[in-house]
Amino acid sequence: MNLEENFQQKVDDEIKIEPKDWMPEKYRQTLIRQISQHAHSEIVGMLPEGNWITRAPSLRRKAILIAKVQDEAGHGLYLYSAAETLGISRDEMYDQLHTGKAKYSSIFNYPTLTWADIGAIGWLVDGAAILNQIPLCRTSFGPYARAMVRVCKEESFHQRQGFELLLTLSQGTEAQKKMCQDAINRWWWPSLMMFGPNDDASPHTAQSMKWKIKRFTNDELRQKFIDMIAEQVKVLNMTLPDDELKWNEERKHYDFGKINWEEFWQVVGGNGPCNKQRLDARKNAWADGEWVREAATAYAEKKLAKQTTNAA
Ligand code: BYC
Repeated sequence: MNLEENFQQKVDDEIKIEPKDWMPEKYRQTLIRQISQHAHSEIVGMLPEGNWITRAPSLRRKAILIAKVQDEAGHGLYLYSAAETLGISRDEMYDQLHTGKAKYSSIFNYPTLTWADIGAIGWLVDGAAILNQIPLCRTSFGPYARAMVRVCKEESFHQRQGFELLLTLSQGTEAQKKMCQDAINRWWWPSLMMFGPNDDASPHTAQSMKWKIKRFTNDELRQKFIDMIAEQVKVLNMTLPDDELKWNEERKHYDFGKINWEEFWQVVGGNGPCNKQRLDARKNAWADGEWVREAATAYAEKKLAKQTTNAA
């Protein structure tokens, strides 16, 4: 067996690939791409929700939202660490984000216009994220799989807080009910796009399935999500903005309407409603942190010089 066959055999046998194991260069590159884009999504994902921390309607809601946004920062850090084990530095990854070379999830290029959007993000966006991420706990690369276990535990709290927030609004005044429905209407279609292009238009799915980086295809996960949400929305007494959404007894799945892929590719290509704002926020945060990095490096260098002198 050559190195590549041996590698595939391990993957087939469900043996995790670890950083020091031999791996095909394309496997390494695919993982760097996916894990770093995932990390960037967590960090950029803090922005639309962070927007509402100062305006949360009660202390309880504010504490929950702060905790959630802080969790997303943590997720980003576990993921950057997992990607670093593949031989890329954190600075390189940041640079790829800031120069537009690396993507982050399309969903975070939409604005959060009302408080109900915080609920819709928790329920729909984190709901979609969980469905996509639970199978990643079994992904073939060890550090990514282990990072995802903790991420998923926290994401399930996120989804529940979003649903509970919307449930409260859905039982409130007419204005609150209207705000709840409006948020669902705006976030529904972009949430479906989070799963990525249809399988026949997805360049990476087939290979990633073979390497067991992905365990389900984009379309399989999207369908699971639709089946789940189409039931949960009934508890909220709200509707999803899709006239074609209907249970199909033969398929045992919900049928659904056409996704606007033109919009998806526009957003992915940098032309969504908030792309510029999101990237500017990240670039400014990086520039504003320069003095901290300089001070930390100067301190570390001084400490090292002292240790070297003492050792001599
Ligand atoms: N947005 O061949 P495909 C979260 C790109 S949740 C932007 O299917 P792949 C959070 C794709 O990168 C969100 N770009 O690719 C939740 C590729 O372009 P490149 C993050 C997208 O990788 C709540 C091209 O389209 N989750 O963080 O096999 C609060 C072709 O696609 C999108 C993850 O990242 C998109 N929606 O499958 C806070 C999960 N979809 O790279 C935070 C891990 C596709 O060739 N990632 N593209 O230039 C994955 O599971 C997979 O990477 C995807 C895409 C399913 C997203």
